[in-house]
Amino acid sequence: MNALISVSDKSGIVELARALHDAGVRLISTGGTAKLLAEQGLPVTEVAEVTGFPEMLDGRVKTLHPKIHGGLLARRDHPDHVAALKRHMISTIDILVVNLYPFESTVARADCTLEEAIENIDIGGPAMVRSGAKNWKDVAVLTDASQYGPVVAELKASGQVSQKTKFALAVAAFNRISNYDAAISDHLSALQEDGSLSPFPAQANGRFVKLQDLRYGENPHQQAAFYRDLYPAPGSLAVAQQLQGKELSYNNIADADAAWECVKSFDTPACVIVKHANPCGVAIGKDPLEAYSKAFQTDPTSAFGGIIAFNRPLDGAGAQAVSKQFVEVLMAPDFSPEALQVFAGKANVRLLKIALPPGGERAWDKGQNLMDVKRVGSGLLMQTADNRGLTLDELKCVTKKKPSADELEDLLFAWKVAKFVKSNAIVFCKGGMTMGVGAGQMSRLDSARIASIKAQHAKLTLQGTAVASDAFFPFRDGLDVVVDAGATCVIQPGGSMRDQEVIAAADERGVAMVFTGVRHFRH
Ligand code: 93A
Repeated sequence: MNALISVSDKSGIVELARALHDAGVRLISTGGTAKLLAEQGLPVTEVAEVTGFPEMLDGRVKTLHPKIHGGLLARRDHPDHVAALKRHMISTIDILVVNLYPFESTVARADCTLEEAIENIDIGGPAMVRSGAKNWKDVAVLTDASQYGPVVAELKASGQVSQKTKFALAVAAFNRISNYDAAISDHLSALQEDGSLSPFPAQANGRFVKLQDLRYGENPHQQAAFYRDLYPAPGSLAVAQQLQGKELSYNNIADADAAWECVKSFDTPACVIVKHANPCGVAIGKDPLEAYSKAFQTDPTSAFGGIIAFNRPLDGAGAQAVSKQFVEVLMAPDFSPEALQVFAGKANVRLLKIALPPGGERAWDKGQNLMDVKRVGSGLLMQTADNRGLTLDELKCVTKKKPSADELEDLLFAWKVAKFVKSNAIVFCKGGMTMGVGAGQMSRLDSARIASIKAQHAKLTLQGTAVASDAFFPFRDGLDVVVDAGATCVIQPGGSMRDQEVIAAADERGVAMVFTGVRHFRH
């Protein structure tokens, strides 16, 4: 019997080789392995001697030779195969012991270069493992040190390795090769040719890690789990710490993400209340209490059972105010001991603590955000997150009337909120709070009508409000609805074929209008 031993990880290999030798097996090895065995006083034939070729190209070609693969692949029960071996003077290889170049541990090192990764892709090893495992009836293929002991024991007891064992070894061998190839594919898929990370990996598998199984999905008959990115962005929902409360549900997580992303976008103390993925109240204030009180006023009916997020640590006074309403999830960068005390008696309320991203509240603006992923059919749509901010000097006033300083502030506030409202989005604001939010309608006109109906329900007046539209008004009718409702200034991207018609309407109605040149669809 012949055994070919070729291993990178040499632990346990001398003991195995000695046991094989003692059982009368002839040893064949590649350079490094042969050297070690010879040093230990074991008789070993080098692969180069078997092939008649030296190992070459820095070891890239060692065992890739018919004398090796013929010996592994020939069927011993097949007369033509046996004759071919004889004709070409090829000896059978009956036991193959291989472990591969350490690709996985090499690329796990933070400083691993693309060149190092490439050099650690084993070609000859997997080729031999596949050859031997394909011919499993005649070849015992050992790919893991844990297999050495049992195989040696079997060999000693019966003078051979059973079919059952050889099949199990072959399956393990193919599993190993499959995992090895997956590691190579995952690593390289995430890179570009200069070794830098690719923003859109060629493959998206292996990039998500399961955080928790969820009780159910969007509906009780759906199963669900929550995964996070392999490398989660600081300040994102995936790194939140749940301080108390019931287990988060699928819808809680989706809504909490919407609330957190929105509240994070404000520099001053802010509060966002989300229901069904849309903000139903957003406000800024001198402290969490004031921001919450204003946000709640926008739509007290919808705020019931909402998800509430703050971008400042929640203090006792803010917590007291929030505790008067039914709240599903409460999020903040921190909670004061008094705030924790307020909710200690409300065991069901889920408290999530998330640090704001380092580099200030606006770090999200600088591209730290995660990739957006949406499932479509059996595909994925991926895009960079919509983290486009807006500066004052990007605004273009297109009407005769210019917005006042206060109006400008309200316009920018409304614009920020509109970005987080499902399209079509119409958002009325005044004094740093939302006064009416129209979300997710198939027509912009209906979003505008709904926003003003909501304001009526909340007994708020839209007189003198600023209004934002996430995309342009295609006709003047939308503008007329918001002005009829009481808006005195408008912010919108512009860029419609009928911009002139809409600008003329704004002038006719005596309102100020600014264009952003940026659109914020959110579907
Ligand atoms: O560079 S390779 O892909 N080319 C080969 O022909 C080859 N044959 C075996 N790598 C090859 N090997 C690998 O060498 C084995 O899989 C094993 O990991 C390693 C053992 O080399 P040495 O015995 O010289 O330490």
